[in-house]
Amino acid sequence: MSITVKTVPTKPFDGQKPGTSGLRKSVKVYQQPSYTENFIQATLSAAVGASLKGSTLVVGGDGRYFGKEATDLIIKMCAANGVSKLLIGQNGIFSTPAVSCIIRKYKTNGGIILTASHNPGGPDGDFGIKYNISNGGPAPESVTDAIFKYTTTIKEYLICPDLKADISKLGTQTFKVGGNTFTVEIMDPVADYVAYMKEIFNFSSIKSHVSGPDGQRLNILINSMHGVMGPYAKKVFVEELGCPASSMVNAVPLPDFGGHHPDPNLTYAADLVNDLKKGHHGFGAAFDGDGDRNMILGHNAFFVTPNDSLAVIANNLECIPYFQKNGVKGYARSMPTAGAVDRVAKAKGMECFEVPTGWKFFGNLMDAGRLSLCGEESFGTGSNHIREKDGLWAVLAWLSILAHTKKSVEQTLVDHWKQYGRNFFTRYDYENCDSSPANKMMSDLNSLVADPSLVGKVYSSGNKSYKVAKADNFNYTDPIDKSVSKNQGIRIIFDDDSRIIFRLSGTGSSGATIRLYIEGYESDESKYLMSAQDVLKPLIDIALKISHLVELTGRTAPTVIT
Ligand code: VG1
Ligand code: CO
Repeated sequence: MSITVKTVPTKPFDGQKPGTSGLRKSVKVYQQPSYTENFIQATLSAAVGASLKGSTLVVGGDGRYFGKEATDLIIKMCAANGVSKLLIGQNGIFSTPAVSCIIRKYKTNGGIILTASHNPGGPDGDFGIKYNISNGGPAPESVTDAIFKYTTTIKEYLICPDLKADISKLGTQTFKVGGNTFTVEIMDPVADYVAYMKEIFNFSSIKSHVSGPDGQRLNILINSMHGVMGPYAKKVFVEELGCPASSMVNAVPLPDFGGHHPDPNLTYAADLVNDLKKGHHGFGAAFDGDGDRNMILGHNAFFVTPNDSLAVIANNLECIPYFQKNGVKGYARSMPTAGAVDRVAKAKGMECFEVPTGWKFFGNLMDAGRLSLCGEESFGTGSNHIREKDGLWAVLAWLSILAHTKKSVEQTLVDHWKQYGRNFFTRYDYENCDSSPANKMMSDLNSLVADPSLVGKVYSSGNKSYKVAKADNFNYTDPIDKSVSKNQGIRIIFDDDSRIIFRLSGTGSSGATIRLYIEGYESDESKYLMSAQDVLKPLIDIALKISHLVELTGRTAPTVIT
């Protein structure tokens, strides 16, 4: 019997504009009548667009609250819109990197990811819907703009209210819809992704390093923060690499992440930091809710900044089989990310790109064969093996390097700094500020950097002085498709390569989050082990003075310091 397609009249909502990484809103917003339906219809019509009829899409998310309801809605609406097949993770679960892997492996038209990444979950938390294109990467701005435009004029959506698929049951289910066959394939969320990791890395080398005899083995601790990564981590580290089950912490995915921010930084992953401080482990890592971010710690919680993590991996890619086979074609980082990787690129004679914040900006370079490894200061690292950042990949890359060099994490960093110098970095986040003072601060800064007389000006704090070499609001022209992205962040660059950067977050769900990024380069070996906060204090003071941040926002301290 054929299932009925229903056309439901609807009206546009305000503000369904995807941000840095999909449409991220509180669950309450998504639960408004027809809000989610509108956004799904806009995604199908505007993003999948002309290829919608007969298309195959991947659907999965990080298991957060509202994920199952949204998956069910997507199934019913895809059926009604003529999609031919959906590949869905069992119970609606796929990590973000796994979705990217599945889109590429099965050459689907795209995929829909249900996550708000590192934002808290639960009935009072956040939810998000993100569309990835056929290369496996986040939709570029041209596509997200088209989705937004569609939501402003939408008049109806299509749905099969009576279609019932069981997303808990592995295997294929078929339905007759309007004379066509609609197939839902429920997949093991872990299998294809883990198989791919085994192709990329030398598991037996890593295994002998992390599960060798007592006293010789590197003890690792993996904290999945009750996000989607628990099952992936167990499969890889316990089943494949022979680590004890006790090396897995918070490995059961929960719809509210146990009430925490599933954000792997020094503040929200304090559990991992405290565990590592006990000194029993030589390596620790945490992932965010959807598994694309990672934080790396060494013995006694020695912190590896994501900037340095990227540079160290860049410096050692040759010990990873994937790069032995495919070669290394260039590096990239997001603009606020410190320039440690640039130094490695220069030494190796490799291209190095600086793109705006957000993984979507790396995709074209990878597709064009000019980029192999990239990262962001926000705990994102990845390669051209897929088109998303990939937390577990980064951990396996680190373990490959440690297995190869037999060095500790700290020694690896110290040796790296001895070779290249150290790019000190810190990020201050002022979360949930009132929007209007935050916007005023940004527009004042915009006027400041637009004034050519800023160049040459000297700012001082304590006994340090810095002369402005360049200042602007970062504009980016994609080297491949020549698309232009304007005003991606205020940069004040000094003549010793230090930088002060301001931008507003594009992933927050309420108010404004100001991000202040500070970078200072040091080539004096005696200073390499100093704290970033101490080294960068004068620049932080100057940034606060220039921006009037405290006066405008009333915030005397950031909510998160990295
Ligand atoms: C933040 C990070 C950015 C990252 C984005 C998505 O964006 O700064 O580097 O790409 O989150 O990461 P924003 O606009 O809030 O600064 V995830 O793990 O949410 O997909
Ligand atoms: Co994420």
